[in-house]
Amino acid sequence: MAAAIRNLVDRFQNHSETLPREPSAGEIQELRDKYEKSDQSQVFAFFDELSQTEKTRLFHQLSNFDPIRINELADKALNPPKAEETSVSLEPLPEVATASILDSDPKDIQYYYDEGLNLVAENKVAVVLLAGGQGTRLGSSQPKGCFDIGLPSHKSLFQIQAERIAKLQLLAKKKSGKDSLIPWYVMTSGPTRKPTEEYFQEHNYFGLDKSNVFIFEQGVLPCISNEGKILLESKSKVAVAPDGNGGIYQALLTSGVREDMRKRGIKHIHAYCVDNCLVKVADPVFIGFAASKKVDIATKVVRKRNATESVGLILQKNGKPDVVEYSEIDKETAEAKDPKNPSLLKFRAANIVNHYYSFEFFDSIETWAHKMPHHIARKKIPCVNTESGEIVKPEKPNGIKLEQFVFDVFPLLSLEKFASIEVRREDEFSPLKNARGTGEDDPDTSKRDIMNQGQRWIENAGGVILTEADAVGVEVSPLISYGGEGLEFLKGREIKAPAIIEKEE
Ligand code: UD2
Repeated sequence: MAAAIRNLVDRFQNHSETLPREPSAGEIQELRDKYEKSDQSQVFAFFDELSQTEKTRLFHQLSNFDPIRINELADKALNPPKAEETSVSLEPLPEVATASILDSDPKDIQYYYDEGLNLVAENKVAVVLLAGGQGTRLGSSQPKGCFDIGLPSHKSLFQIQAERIAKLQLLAKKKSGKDSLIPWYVMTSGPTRKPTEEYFQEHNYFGLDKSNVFIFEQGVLPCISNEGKILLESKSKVAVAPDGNGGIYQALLTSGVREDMRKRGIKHIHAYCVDNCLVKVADPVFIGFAASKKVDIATKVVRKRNATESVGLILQKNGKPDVVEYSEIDKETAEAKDPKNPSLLKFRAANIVNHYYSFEFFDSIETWAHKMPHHIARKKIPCVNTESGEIVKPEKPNGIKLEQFVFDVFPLLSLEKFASIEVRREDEFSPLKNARGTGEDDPDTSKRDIMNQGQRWIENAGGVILTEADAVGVEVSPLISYGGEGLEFLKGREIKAPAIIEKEE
């Protein structure tokens, strides 16, 4: 009787999410045998004492994982091949795979821009936003895209990016006379999905047509103990974590996003990092550059600030394009100087999570997504001691989270099908990584960089900005200008900083 009442209470408490189908005794036994065979039976340690609802939820959660594959990943992560066993030759990318906006002929840049805007006008361009990160360093409980960096308009990162899409659609329409749509695929993770969806709904998709905004979720992987055991978060739940921004590829399949792209006739995709307030969403120059080079992947890079900046490095490893992440680079490589110019770092092409993909490349995901490597992050993971049943809140890292990196697909390509293009940091990269007051990559540096950019745009258009002490900068709404164009109406005007331009008058 007590169990029946507990079941009833439990159903009531858990009514918020739909309860998946109740498994049969045979299915449960089959799953237990599978985990038993993989020496991961500890996940069933408390199964018999759980309520029916808890049993059903745990059964479905465990059915989503393959314990054999988890053991393989855990073994590779915990017992990596010795460094000397893997000979690695690292070199900067060769000329054939690199370009630079900084020293490109303005005619070429105009050509790429026109090409890219035509592709937008033909509805061939889509945008994928990587927004599954949990922004722990920033210290905000909200998804990073919701963050208000303190602009005069108080627009969030999501809103700024949405308005850049809206403006680009208008620019394409002006050029081609046709209504152009840029579908926006927003990848979230377990923790960011609901708050992101609610935020978009509350803000009415920032004026975009919601039938072109597609919020989907990346996968999760179990957290693993230092001994290779799957950890339980509670007696009825496996401890899990998002599978990294490299989870995008599998998620494009499982969410139906790739099929939606195919249905829409998408040929070119821009994928970018949510926390970069300067990001040129679906940048026509980038799309036009990559499309004209006929590459499968292109990536934007900026000059690395210094040897210790927390950015991946785009380079060639054993003759293939690759990225060495900041968390995995050795000091010697990070500090190596360019032999031709010792005042420069040898490896200075900093990854900014700003990638182009051909749709054709996305059509090959099934052939390689399951082979992508997993990186490990050693973490303090709250879990249940499966012997005593007590909750453990570890003081030091007691396990690992496995994650895939979005750029780990680069080595699949020959250098001919890959391109990197260097862009100006002040125009294209100002990441929001740290809490206010850090002084670098924080809300104040994001706000500063947007305001300074707006001031440069207006001065280039012949406007005069009156500044006083630290009252500098002008916020130019993306709905007025996508990349500094269309500001002629401000020629000869005096504007007292700080200011905001959100009307064409
Ligand atoms: C990322 C890059 C690093 C450098 C730096 C620049 C990777 C793996 N590393 O490092 O090379 O370019 O940014 O700012 O790209 N995300 C997800 N799901 C996840 C984890 C992250 O969608 O499970 C998203 C996250 O929302 C963000 C982007 O991926 O948009 C980068 O994530 P991050 O900010 O945690 O990466 P970071 O700064 O360690």
